[in-house]
Amino acid sequence: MSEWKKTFCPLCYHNCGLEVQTAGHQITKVRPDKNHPRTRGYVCRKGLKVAHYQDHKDRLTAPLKRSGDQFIEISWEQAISEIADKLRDIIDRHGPRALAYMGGGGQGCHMEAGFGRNLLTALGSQYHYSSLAQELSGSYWVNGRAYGRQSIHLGPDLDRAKNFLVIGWNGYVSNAGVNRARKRIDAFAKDPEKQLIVVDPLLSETAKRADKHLQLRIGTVALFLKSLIAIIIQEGWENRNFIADHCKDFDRIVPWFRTFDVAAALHVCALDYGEVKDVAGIYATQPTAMRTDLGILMDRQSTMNSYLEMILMAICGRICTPGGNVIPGHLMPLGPHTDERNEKIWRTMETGIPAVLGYFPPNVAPEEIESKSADRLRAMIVSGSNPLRSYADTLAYEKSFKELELLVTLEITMSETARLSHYVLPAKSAFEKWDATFFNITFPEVFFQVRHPCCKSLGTPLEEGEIFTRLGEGLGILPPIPETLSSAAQGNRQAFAMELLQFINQNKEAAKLLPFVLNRTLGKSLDSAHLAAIWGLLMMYPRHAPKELAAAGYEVNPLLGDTLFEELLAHPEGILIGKLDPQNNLERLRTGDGKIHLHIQELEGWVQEVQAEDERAALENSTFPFILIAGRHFPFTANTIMRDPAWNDHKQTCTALINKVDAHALGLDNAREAMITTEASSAKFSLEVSDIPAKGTVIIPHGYGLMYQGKTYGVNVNQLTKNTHRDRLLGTPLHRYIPCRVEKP
Ligand SMILES: Nc1nc2c(c(=O)[nH]1)N[C@H]1C(S)=C(S)[C@@H](COP(=O)(O)OP(=O)(O)OC[C@H]3O[C@@H](n4cnc5c(=O)[nH]c(N)nc54)[C@H](O)[C@@H]3O)O[C@H]1N2
Ligand SMILES: Nc1nc2c(c(=O)[nH]1)N[C@H]1C(S)=C(S)[C@@H](COP(=O)(O)OP(=O)(O)OC[C@H]3O[C@@H](n4cnc5c(=O)[nH]c(N)nc54)[C@H](O)[C@@H]3O)O[C@H]1N2
Ligand code: SF4
Ligand SMILES: [Mo]
Repeated sequence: MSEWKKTFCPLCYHNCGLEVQTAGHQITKVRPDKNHPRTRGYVCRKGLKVAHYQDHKDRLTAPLKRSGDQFIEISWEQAISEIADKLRDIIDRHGPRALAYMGGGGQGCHMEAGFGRNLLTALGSQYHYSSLAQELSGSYWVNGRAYGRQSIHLGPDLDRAKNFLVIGWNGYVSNAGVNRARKRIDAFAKDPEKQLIVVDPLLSETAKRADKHLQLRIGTVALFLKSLIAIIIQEGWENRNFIADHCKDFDRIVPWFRTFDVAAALHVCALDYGEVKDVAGIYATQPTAMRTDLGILMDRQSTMNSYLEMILMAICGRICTPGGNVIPGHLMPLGPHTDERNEKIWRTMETGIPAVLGYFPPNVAPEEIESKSADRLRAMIVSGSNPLRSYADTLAYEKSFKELELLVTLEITMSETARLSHYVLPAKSAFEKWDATFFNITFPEVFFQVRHPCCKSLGTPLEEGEIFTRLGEGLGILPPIPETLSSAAQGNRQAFAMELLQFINQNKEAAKLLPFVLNRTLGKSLDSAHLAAIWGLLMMYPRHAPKELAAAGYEVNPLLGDTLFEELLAHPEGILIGKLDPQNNLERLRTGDGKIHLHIQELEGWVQEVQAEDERAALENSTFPFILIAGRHFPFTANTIMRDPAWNDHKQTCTALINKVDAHALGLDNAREAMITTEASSAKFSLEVSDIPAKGTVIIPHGYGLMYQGKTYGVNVNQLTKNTHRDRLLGTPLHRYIPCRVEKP
């Protein structure tokens, strides 16, 4: 019998532990890993279907170069040298602002981004466009202002919470950001002592389980959050001790809420005053953990919603306190702190949007490419992402990508973006290479897992780290590696660590290219760029987290990183790498004064704009009377990662969902199809009557319109989304609120 190998799922950022059996390049059996230290046997249907990710007929096997409408196979040497020459030429002619890197690691393979980002910055550009900036920019930006670092992202402390308040999150299906989400939701729903409170305009799978479901009108989250805060302040329920000890500028924000007309606001939200007041009372007085997600991040007032969420938590003393929301630990943050008040931080040229956590929003990329500015975007390297299906307004993307002088895509399959590229470079899949992710969704424990290769590759794909290293060499930017360092890498790793330290201390430029140096030294003996970079990260970790390591039982010394590395090789299911002090979570705040900064100048005007009458008027739209929820996640969708329709047993799963009352009013009761029209375009969809959508809303899943073996399956929802329909401050798409029309075809 074939042996079970431990690994983890790359299909969403829950990254469940799996066990697989393999044969050659295929996965033949999958089961949840019951002994996985974090997920303990938790899995969803997608993970059990992961064999379809690993093996299908459109996997890439060799570097490809566009020739007219065709692709021809070329050697790695030719691909690297031609791409490097073209990149060099573009940068020489137009400067580094002409270059962008898009994507970066996706749901399951983050090592690629370390190398891709390093190549980008080494070439002098900061333009990293990422999927994180089409959901979380507003929230990360608020984190930066309120807590001192954009990477300080709070999570619900469910172990110690009495209640669970959910706003715009459907964890029962998405599993997003809460470890073992379904189990946690059920635990709150079933325990008579606890409450699950869900605020969602739709009857989501999570809302169906709630003790209380506040079914607000879609697009009114800001009014709702402002009402909650106003009730708490007007009733005097705020936590005065917490505010006095841990918050700054409470007095400056109070006037925004003191006289706010809550009754009028809740009328627009279509909510009952008494019910909302009950929820405000519960949140203010009982340890209640909160989880929000795309329902508020991609709603009409994205950044504003995140701001109000922070204020609500802070004034009730639910930040870094037991049973509230806490700051988890990590091996490394998901990105650097890029406060735009620092003049070294770039903005986009045409649209003027700053990097947040190092990331630029994909919504503005088409305008940046088509800009008339001399240093417009001209070259793009895409990896681990499929902009031509994933990002808003794929019609605008298609048009603008054709204007690029160079488009290179690193992929495992012939994606829609690969099809438009000048060069397509085959990467090893999640199961063929060493890799890891840096999502941190547990508290107080900090776990880390390295995915060991378990399948053979077909053809000549490489780890992305190796591809980026070769590009760096082709561009002539890698530092010369001294013979002493190369030979040290062949011997004892601890001695190599000393040698490396000496080398980078003497050579500051080389320090900036550390992943490449590691690959060309240790990477040779380990036979993996990614594994060498993981070793480098682990070696740095004890300096950042000595207390957490000690609390997890490790003896902290400068070479502890190497011991952790050995442990990770011996334990493919992952290990505990730290334990935070759950009683002193406030010490993780990073503002200069250690307080939570409540007043954010840039948002003052916007908060005051959120008033009942103006919002009611803004929700009216006679041209587009329906609201499209563009891209809700379903059990049968996995972003654009799963391509072969066999993974859903060839069932037709791409339908537009509408409720019974609307279907009847539109004369569509027995219709099989409907035409949906937005500001961007029109498309025909199979229609399905469902109890999930609210009256006046229609839901289309994300991740369809994918081509497999020359045939397109389902309809791409992003042809209906306009890239200019975005957050006014940071460019996040407003995919959960797209005015539309629903008609007979
Ligand atoms: N099955 C599956 N799971 C996934 C993914 C997948 O593709 N498939 N993708 C993963 C990824 S990348 C992400 S980012 C996460 C996202 O995870 P979620 O954010 O949980 O996913 P959504 O399906 O967008 O659910 C958001 C909820 O917000 C609600 N909502 C919509 N509009 C509003 C509004 O105006 N106000 C309020 N209060 N609520 C609103 C919706 O009804 C829905 O219940 O899911 C991850 N998990
Ligand atoms: N309208 C609408 N659009 C949305 C959303 C929505 O709610 N509505 N949700 C959005 C969200 S939350 C997200 S996170 C994004 C995700 O969008 P993307 O960033 O595009 O991510 P994925 O769809 O997960 O995967 C992209 C590609 O990575 C490739 N890939 C898989 N494994 C590897 C690998 O090991 N190496 C490399 N180099 N490539 C690999 C896959 O083949 C796939 O083509 O989409 C979003 N798009
Ligand atoms: S897709 Fe399912 S199995 Fe895979 S990580 Fe997410 S929740 Fe786990
Ligand atoms: Mo996402």
